[in-house]
Amino acid sequence: MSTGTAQPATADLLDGVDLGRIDAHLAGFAALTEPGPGCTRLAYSPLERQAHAVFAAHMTALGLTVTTDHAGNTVAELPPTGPNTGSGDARALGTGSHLDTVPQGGGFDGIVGVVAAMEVAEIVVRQEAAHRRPWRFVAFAAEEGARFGQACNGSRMAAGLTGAADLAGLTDRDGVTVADAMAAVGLRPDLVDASRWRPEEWFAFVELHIEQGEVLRSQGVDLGVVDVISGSTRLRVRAEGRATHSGGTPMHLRRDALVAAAECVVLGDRLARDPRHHGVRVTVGRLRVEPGSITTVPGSVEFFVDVRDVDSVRQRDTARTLAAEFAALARDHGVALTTEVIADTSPVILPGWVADHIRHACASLGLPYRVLPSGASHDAQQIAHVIPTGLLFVPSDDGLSHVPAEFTPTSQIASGVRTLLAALHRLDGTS
Ligand code: HGY
Ligand code: MN
Ligand code: MN
Repeated sequence: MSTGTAQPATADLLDGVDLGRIDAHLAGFAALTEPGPGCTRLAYSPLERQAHAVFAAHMTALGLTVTTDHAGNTVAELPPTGPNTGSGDARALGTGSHLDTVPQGGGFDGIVGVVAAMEVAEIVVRQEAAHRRPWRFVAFAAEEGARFGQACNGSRMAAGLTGAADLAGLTDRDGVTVADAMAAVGLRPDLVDASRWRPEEWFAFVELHIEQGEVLRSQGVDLGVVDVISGSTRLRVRAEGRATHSGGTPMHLRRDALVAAAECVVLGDRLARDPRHHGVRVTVGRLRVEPGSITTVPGSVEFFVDVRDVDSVRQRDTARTLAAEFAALARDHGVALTTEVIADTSPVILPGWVADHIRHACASLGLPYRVLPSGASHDAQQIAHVIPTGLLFVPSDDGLSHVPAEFTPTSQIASGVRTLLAALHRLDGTS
């Protein structure tokens, strides 16, 4: 709980937000991508490390001390300055987000929070703004779960939720483990346990992120203060039937793995739309068919299920129900089916007192906001296990995200940066 005198940020400080700089940072990161539509900069890829290097170089040029931990998280620190340094507790304030993307994703998911951190650092340094606490600006590694199934790997390692022993068990579609991918970009997966953040060093952390949903846009509100972040349970499902000739095999002799899998996919969608499961979201975003020949009955199928919810019990109950229903469906088709939980993260309720400072910051700027849950997962969700954490949203055009059309106008990002700066300034003055 915070006490003390939270000071409003000065107008000069807030007027320092430069839309041209924000656009330039966004464009610079967007250029670091694999060929193809949108932005592809996967977790623990060389491109992600290049983006971290851009972040590190910018912060170093501002005079901050930059370190990269064994998990690949890059942290830039600005020591306290001004009359109150050394007075009271010197626990750090933090802000930041991630620089990796999903395949063919957008240029804003995560990136906006890192660019906001860069802009806040630039303003505070340029204006030599006094601040009592060390301020730490973070680019987390490997937030997206698209490559390895588990999301937020860098922040989970910082929070001690994932350790070195876990990294060989998470693989991508080519069988590359997280540990191998980390080593391939020069990181030390064997040492990540030493990269755990020490809670006693931190006072609070605030992440700025795009909403990745329709709520703010549909209500014409530019700012969202998050109260709870959805959890996710991810399943890998394998269906093994019998590959046979599509012409010579009569229907009653088939064990078609794709028909069984297709019924599972529809069952998951129907269950999530059932009012008794209101609030859970079930998605199958990736499915692979073997042998994938037009003239062969599919023998095996692998697909992945993403179960999201703000209610922990309903989330896990849904995953268990799906596994049981999939098994029954497979039996009807004479198909062998296995379901494996490859990642499981709980919903997180964020501390009210940090959210209060964000809400006061919105109010101090005369900016309307609304409190809302986050359907997406975030680094803030993991960091909240070790540091009092807040999450501030800016809108997503048409609610789109994880696609090339993902977009947030720079003017709305700038409002988010001003609010972030005002919230950090308030938190700096309290203890
Ligand atoms: O998948 C998510 O919820 C987030 O965008 N990583
Ligand atoms: Mn994100
Ligand atoms: Mn994402």
